[in-house]
Amino acid sequence: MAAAQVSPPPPPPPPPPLYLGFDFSTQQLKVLVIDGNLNVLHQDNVQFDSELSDFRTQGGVHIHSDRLTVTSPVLMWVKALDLLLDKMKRAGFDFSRVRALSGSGQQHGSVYWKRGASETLNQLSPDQDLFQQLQVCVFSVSDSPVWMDSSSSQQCLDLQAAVGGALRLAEITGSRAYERFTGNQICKLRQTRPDAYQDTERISLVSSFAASLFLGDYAAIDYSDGSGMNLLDIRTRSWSEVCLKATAPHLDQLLGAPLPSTSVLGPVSSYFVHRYGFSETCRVVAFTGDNPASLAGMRLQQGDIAVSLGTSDTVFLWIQQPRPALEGHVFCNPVDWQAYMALLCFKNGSLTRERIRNECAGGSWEVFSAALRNTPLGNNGNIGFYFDTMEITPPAVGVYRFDGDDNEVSSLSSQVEVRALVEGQFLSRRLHAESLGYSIIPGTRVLATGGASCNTEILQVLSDVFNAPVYTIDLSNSACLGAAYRALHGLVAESGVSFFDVLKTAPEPQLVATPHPTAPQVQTHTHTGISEISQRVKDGNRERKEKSTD
Ligand code: XUL
Repeated sequence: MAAAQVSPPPPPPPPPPLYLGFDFSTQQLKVLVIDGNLNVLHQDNVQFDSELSDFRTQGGVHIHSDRLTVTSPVLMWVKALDLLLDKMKRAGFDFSRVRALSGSGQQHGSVYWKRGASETLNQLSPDQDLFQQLQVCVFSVSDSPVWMDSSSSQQCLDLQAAVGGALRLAEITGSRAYERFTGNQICKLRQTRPDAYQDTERISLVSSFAASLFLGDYAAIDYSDGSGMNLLDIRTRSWSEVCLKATAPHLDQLLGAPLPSTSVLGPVSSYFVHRYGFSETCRVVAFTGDNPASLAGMRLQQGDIAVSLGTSDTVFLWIQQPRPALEGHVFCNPVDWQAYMALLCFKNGSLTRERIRNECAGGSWEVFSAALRNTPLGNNGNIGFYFDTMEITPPAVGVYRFDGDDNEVSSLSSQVEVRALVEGQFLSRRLHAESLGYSIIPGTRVLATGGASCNTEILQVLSDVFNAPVYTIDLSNSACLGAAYRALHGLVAESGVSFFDVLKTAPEPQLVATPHPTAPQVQTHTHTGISEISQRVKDGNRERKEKSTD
């Protein structure tokens, strides 16, 4: 009897696809892997100072002898990518499962590709690592200026003068002129190193430079990171003629056209297919700045505000209608091209809270928290602004205390002073956010992160001041996570699927405080008062500055 024919078992289903997010930050290169269900499956990193010690960086940078110029070796970033991918390969990571990748980079830093570099980039051989192939004749400037650089003050003044003032520049580009912003760095390079500048065929941001490595071709600058250059018109999302003209002739040719942050730039280059086993269908989604990527990683939505309570306090905002100002930055939004985001940096954060804790609460967070519990919301009108070091937002220094009648006073009782500090800090965060166009809407959430976000009394004040619930969130990997989320979203963005539809199942932040019912009344009163007081603080500082320069 003939044996019954047994059909072979069906082939196993292909393993589920993966999405990679890279973060080229100041001190390290990180990678994070998610699957389609948003589970984080793998993370790894390369620390620049310790793992690439040949480059002799401290904190990932070189601080030059003028103390103002701060750069990072561009080849260190290249070598870090070799090392990171080799680590993943050794750990058995299956690159063929990666359907899309994206990334972020420290904002504002710039990379200068030498004439002819695009050919090298197009023809990388899988037999050698990137560092071996890019180390000669590929970069016209080996030391890339980074965000910590503050050596371009003159170029900032010139740019503002050329466009009609600081506020006009902010209205066009989202920020007044800042030394670290790329346009001013490019202008300085053109003036101080004309040969290197002449030899440049393309200028990338750190983010678009990293994307170019994966693409094997020059990657476009995305709208969101492009907003940190003092060159992009944030409303038309094209290079601003007047800013380009004031910075360098024909600069648009060196920058290439900017693209939406959700764009698919193309497939990963054949170098990665042959060297690491990436699939030819793996897509590279535009890379963006680390702050925009963090906004994506937090899944910040319209009305939300994220407050990072660290050494300095950083505030991220989702903004629908921007009103750029002299303080803070407005960037194009990385996940919704019709929206904006803003970034505010407050230098006097945790260190000031610690000083007041030491002086008014005997060095104990317990006693500090008890002071907040024992004093009423609104602090009977007592308020303080504590700028122990020169503040960024607003540019002011000194300590200013006001009593319930808005009179400046030299001291407050210990418990009152604790509340005066915390309410003063958060009211100032809110005030500056609102002056950039932020508005609290029904459903607004405050997402708190950083060291002080484990203190429930501080978070209660935050909730009362914003009259919104406060949630805590871990931000340590938010840029990388945001990059992986953006890789996933990039594949469907063009067909109109929103970022939030793709990320519905992502873990939710945890609710930790809800506003007290009387918060709105207290705030209306304090809010009006604080605007006036804060103006007085600014005026006082200006007068003092003028006197000292007389
Ligand atoms: C933002 C800024 C920094 C860098 C840090 O304007 O300069 O946050 O992006 O990586």
